Amino acid sequence: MNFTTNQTVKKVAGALPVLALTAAALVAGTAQAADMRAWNIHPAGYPNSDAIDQFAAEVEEKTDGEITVKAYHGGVLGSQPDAIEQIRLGAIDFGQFSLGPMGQSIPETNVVSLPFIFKSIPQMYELMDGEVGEAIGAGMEKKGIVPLGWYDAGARSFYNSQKPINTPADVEGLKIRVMNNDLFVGMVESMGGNATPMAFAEVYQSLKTGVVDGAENNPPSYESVNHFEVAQFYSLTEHLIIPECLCMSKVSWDKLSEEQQAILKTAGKHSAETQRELWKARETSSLENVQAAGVVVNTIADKGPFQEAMEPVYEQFLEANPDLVELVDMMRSAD
Ligand code: BDP
Repeated sequence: MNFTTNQTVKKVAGALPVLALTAAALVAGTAQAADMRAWNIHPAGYPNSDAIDQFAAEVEEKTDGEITVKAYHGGVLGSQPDAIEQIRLGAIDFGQFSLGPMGQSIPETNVVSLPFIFKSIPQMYELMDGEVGEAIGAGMEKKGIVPLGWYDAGARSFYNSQKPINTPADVEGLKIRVMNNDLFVGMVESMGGNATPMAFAEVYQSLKTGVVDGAENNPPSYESVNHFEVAQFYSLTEHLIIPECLCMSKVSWDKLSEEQQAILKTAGKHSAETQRELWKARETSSLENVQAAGVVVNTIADKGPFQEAMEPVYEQFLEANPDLVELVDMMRSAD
């Protein structure tokens, strides 16, 4: 054995007790320093992005730098459906997700993707901050995702390049992009439209080239990724109120001490408070900006016909998910 090897052996031997201690600490959930990554689809400056940045800063400060969170805005860590799976596996630590695409793997989250399930944004807050949010959160935890805060995403409305939509019949024959979830396919088909599930990043080009005629989203997202440039009719159907979450991989969560977990929960709550405030202002300014850019916005006097047309979405969903009937009933009968 030469000198170098000898040194190496000594070093390795010296490191072993440290490694053993680290493993023991992990099992016990004792505090560990960690650099973590957060997935986000929105660009910097979007309310959700600012709220994540605030979360990252608070976590780093309150844990004395034991945990650092680097937020990757603009979807650079991949598409949302992929990121949801990555979080479940622990390959990414945090994500700021719409509950829409989560429905494919977490049935409980689908209750908020039923058209017109919430009667208003204040009602959505009330239910998400209470029993409904708890039931959805429990479903998410079972699938490896821990919610830390519920964000607002307003209401989604249809927009397209052809004409204003005033009645469900106006959707007939239109090719509409939807988020990745069978419920949204059924929703568009219930009005005779052709639904195409597609990643958010691909929608601009698809609208531009006519692969789809339209899509549906809230005003801030319609504005932030420039869909308003290529689909100039925005019709306020407000058919979906889908909250979003700031959430964490359970794999990463389980490695933290109780004290660190408490810090993250509090920072998540603060982050949601900030996001909700920023959201309100952004919704108004986005709608103003797109109108100033020439978008034709129309309101829908009576949304009843849309609600009736979309009723089959409920029937199919409840038939396939009998264990969620009670939760859906609770939501539909809430004031
Ligand atoms: C936005 C959501 C985002 C979705 C996007 C979409 O905030 O999470 O990816 O809609 O339509 O409103 O894909």
